[in-house]
Amino acid sequence: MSQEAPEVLMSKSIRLTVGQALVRFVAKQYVERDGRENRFIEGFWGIFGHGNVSGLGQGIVECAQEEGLRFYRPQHEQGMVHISAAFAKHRNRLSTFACTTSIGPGALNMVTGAGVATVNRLPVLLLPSDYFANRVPDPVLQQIEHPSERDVSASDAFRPVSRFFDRISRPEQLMASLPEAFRILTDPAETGAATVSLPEDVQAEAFDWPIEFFEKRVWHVRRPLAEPELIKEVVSRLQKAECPIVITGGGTIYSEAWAELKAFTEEFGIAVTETQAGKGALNWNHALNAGPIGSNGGTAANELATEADLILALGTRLTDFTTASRSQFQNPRVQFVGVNVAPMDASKCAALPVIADVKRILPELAKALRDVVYKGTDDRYRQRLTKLKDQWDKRVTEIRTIKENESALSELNVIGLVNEAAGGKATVVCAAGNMPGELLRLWRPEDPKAYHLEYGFSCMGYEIPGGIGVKLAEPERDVVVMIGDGTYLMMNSEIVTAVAEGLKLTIVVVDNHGYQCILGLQRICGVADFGNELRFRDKKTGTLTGEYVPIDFKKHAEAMGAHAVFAPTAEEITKAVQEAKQRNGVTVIVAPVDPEKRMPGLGTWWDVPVAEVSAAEETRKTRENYEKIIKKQRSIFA
Ligand SMILES: Cc1ncc(C[n+]2csc(CCOP(=O)(O)OP(=O)(O)O)c2C)c(N)n1
Ligand SMILES: [Mg+2]
Repeated sequence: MSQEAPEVLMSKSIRLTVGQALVRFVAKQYVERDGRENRFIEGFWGIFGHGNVSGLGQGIVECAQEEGLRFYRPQHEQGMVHISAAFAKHRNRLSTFACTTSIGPGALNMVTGAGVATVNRLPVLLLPSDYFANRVPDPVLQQIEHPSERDVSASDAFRPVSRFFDRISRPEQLMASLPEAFRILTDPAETGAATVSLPEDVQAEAFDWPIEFFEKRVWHVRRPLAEPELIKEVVSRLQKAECPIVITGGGTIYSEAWAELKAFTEEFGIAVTETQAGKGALNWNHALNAGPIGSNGGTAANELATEADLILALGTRLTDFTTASRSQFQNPRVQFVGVNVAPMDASKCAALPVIADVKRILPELAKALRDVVYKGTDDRYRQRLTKLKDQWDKRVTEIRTIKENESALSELNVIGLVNEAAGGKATVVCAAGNMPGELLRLWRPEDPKAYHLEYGFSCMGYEIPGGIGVKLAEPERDVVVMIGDGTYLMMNSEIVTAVAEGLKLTIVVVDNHGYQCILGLQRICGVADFGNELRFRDKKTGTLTGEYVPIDFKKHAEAMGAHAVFAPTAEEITKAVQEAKQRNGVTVIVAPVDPEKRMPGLGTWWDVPVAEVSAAEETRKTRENYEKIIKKQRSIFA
């Protein structure tokens, strides 16, 4: 008998380094949803160092162009992860980028970006480098030498902020690891940052890879159907409900369910309330759009939510801002129905967890409701909604409008002016400061992809890279980044990247001399103004209470290659935004505003703990009030 293996079982192989194999594998991964197919990873972002220059870097030089994958060079590792996450968000999670860094500081600079991606459920493939797997040159430059755990490295910091983590200490591990990373990245319920840490020696090592590893693979992006028993239960709950509302979250947008949302709510006359990730799914002036809900919510949505007896939560994480730290829902009989692809989100607030895709469930649910001849909400409900919405829309217009005889602008005015000049189809991008709450209330998007807020991590610094990500995802779209002065000072350098890439981008810097939203919060918590404004150190007191530190943002932006405009008046802001629309390249518009012209109180609340003991009378009084308010919180729903 022959000892030779039968020929059919012998796979052909190709000898490549780990870096080269990784590029070739990534190029062959596709996604498909609703019969539409596209490549999942659009290209590589990277900053090189000794950790990746000759390993994955060499692989990118040799293979990426040939495979049709573009390479981009950012100015900061965190920036490139934000760009990738924003790109993925705008593309409804159907494509993203891979990001490569060196070891140590380069790798750690990506950790914050990983947190942003994971919290917001946005896919990014992160490829930090790691110290030598063979340990020979230890300690290599930038190696953290853990005194007792030899296998711990800086890359372990990715574990809590990633949905997938692996370290490749032998080449062939890639064949197990990469498919699993892509399964998670392309699963709407599990997605987030997938981190594959690559020791620098292993990246350059060769292996004989079976050619099947590089065959095209199409990942189906699932749209789960609801269980029929649960649909029945939702129908029965809706039939009993007198004041149902929908909360629409990011899931509605990612599943592209805007037509279904409109049809469903129109058929049954149910009010739609919006979260940061869900705003825009229904046009702002649609009769059923009651506006934003929760801590940053408006009067219409919040009044309905206070009394609601049934909450149909569609694709939302039900964060503290949405639930007003669990104080928003005061009807003792209130019940939640959680429609979500992710079981964790579907079950929040003791909801009936319906694991389903929003686009799929709404027509199904409508049919089941028709079968039982459910007519929807009554006339009283609808009249009330119309009245509340009308009041809220008027209030928004009033808040945005410049008061007569007032010379200094508020940032609320600036938002109104920019929105008017940019139009409702331009995508507005923001993440931190006062503006996310103000935009949620005041911005009027006229397209489901015209409102892009990163409010899962609310990460200062996401804004400019975020704008780049959106622009790369849809080059035809006008993109307007709204950014506070404090955030601009923290991360502005990706302007250079936008200039280098020849991207057309409008960036509005709202200058109110520092971290005014935190100063506002400080006051709400009964703490004296401290450490938030950008002021000189006072020579006499030794504290940061001197004059404002003047920053010439216009000059700063010009130095990076942007066209910059200082626009202190309404007319100048409008003109600058209109001109930016006509101009190619990056335009930075600097709008100085009066820091004390703040959003009027709308009776909303967000739980930020107040000191239980204090020498200050103001803090003690605030604590008393805080103890009253927290009684409204509901840690348990039945
Ligand atoms: C990376 C990061 N650090 C700290 C915070 C906490 N934080 C939220 S907003 C803010 C100040 C933002 O200042 P600016 O951009 O000027 O906006 P403004 O508050 O003035 O509206 C801070 C420190 C954060 N969200 N992200
Ligand atoms: Mg500021």
